[in-house]
Amino acid sequence: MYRLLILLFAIQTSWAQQRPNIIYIMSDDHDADAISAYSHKILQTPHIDRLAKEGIKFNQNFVSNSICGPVRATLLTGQHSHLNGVTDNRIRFDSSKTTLPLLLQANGYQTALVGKWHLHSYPVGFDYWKILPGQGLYVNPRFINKEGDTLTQEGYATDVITDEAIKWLESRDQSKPFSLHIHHKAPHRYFLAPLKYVKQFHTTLFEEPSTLYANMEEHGTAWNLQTMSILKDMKLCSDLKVDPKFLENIPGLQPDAAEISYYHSIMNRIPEPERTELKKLYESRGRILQKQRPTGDALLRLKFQWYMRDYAACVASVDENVGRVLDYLDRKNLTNNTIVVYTGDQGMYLGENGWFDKRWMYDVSMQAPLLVRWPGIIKPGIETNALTQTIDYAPTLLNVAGVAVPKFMQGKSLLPILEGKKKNLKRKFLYYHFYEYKADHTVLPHLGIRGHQYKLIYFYTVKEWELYDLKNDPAEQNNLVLDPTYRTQLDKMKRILKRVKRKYQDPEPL
Ligand code: SGN
Ligand code: CA
Repeated sequence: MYRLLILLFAIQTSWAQQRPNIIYIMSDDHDADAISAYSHKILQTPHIDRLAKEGIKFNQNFVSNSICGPVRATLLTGQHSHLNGVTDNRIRFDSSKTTLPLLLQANGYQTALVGKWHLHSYPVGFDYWKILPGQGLYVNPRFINKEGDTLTQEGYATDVITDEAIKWLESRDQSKPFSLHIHHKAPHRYFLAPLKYVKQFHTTLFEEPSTLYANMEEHGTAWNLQTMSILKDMKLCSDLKVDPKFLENIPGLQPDAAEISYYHSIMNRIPEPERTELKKLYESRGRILQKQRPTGDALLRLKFQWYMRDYAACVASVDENVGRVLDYLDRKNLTNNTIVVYTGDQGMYLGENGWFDKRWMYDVSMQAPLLVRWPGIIKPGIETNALTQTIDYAPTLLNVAGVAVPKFMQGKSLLPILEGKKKNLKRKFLYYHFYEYKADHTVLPHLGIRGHQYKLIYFYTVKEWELYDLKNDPAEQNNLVLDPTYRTQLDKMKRILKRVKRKYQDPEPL
């Protein structure tokens, strides 16, 4: 009997050792353009790039509803929003659903989650969790833990989340494989970075996107209704840290009471002496506004640069902390048996069309970075152009862990691509549906399909169609819907949309 037990234990242990550990790192609003493995436009991210160098880079990875809560619910369920129920940020996730972590846990994985959750209900399927309430705070963030306690932890959110994740790794049950989710708050607005990174980017001049000064009137109803313009909607005080005292006498730029109080509450959380130093750096912004009194394009030019500086500074800290996790794996000899995934919850407008935020089905916000490293399985430095989507994450990770993928999941396992056995998936079109209206940034609901070359979008509340040729117009500026040369293509895309919508069981009438 005793021998049998030992044998069973040995089998279990070697099985545990064979199944890889999983580290899933997801930051908030981290656009692929702000990862140097994808683009050198904005900043260098050597640690995140290490995953691309040692693993695979997905060039055509997309979300299905470009906003936080819905993407997180899709990650958990492998389903589009209409089936998992979280169609927008205001909806509570039904935690009784069968999810990726629950299935991993039931199959012998030790599961943990640290950081942003944003699904209103408490997490289920994690042996350990520590989440930020709502959007969370950058400085001295509050956490809710599994015991239901709310705790404030000193430090900067990205550092603290990483500290907590590493602490959990240290204390975990080493006889089981683990699956750890690290969900950063950064680089979400209101952007706030550690002093050293604010200093680093303080005078950087970023390249302006060619569409920064785009004219909305040349486009459809949705473009004209949105409130995500850097010029008109990005806040000088809360977003860009201009001290309200500099704006008191500038007509048109005076902040309202809410803005002033936001600014002070953000700044007052920063401990001294950093607060004073940071305020000193940001003083130059207020002085420029006082002196130049810019309006229109001149103001937009300044706001764009300040936005990019603060955003890049937040990302630099995410990169540093990804490095800390990778170093930890190296030090503990865990690198070889751990699959590491890095992604963002969606893309982010970094000045394209003059915008910030996300939501749209246009590639800027529909695309999400996806880098995966798994030594020995994924060949180092490879790339794929397969059309992949958030619905694929759960099936892939279950497959990687040797757990059967339930039928209700709508995505496909990407394991054959990771292993280099396949270059592409059979899928030719991705489905997309954005719902959240009327809410922040007033983007009209829309749905559509994206193929390798063409994209069809339908803004159904105003009955407006858009068709883009992504090969010839990657910035999606020329709506071809009225172009007679594209008539046949448009009809074809409408037929495919119906088919894809039916396949994914979206009940929205067309
Ligand atoms: C907040 C932001 C919005 C952002 C949403 C959703 N406003 O409301 O700019 O679109 O979150 O972001 S803020 O004034 O509070 O910063 S998401 O990434 O969580 O979906
Ligand atoms: Ca987000």
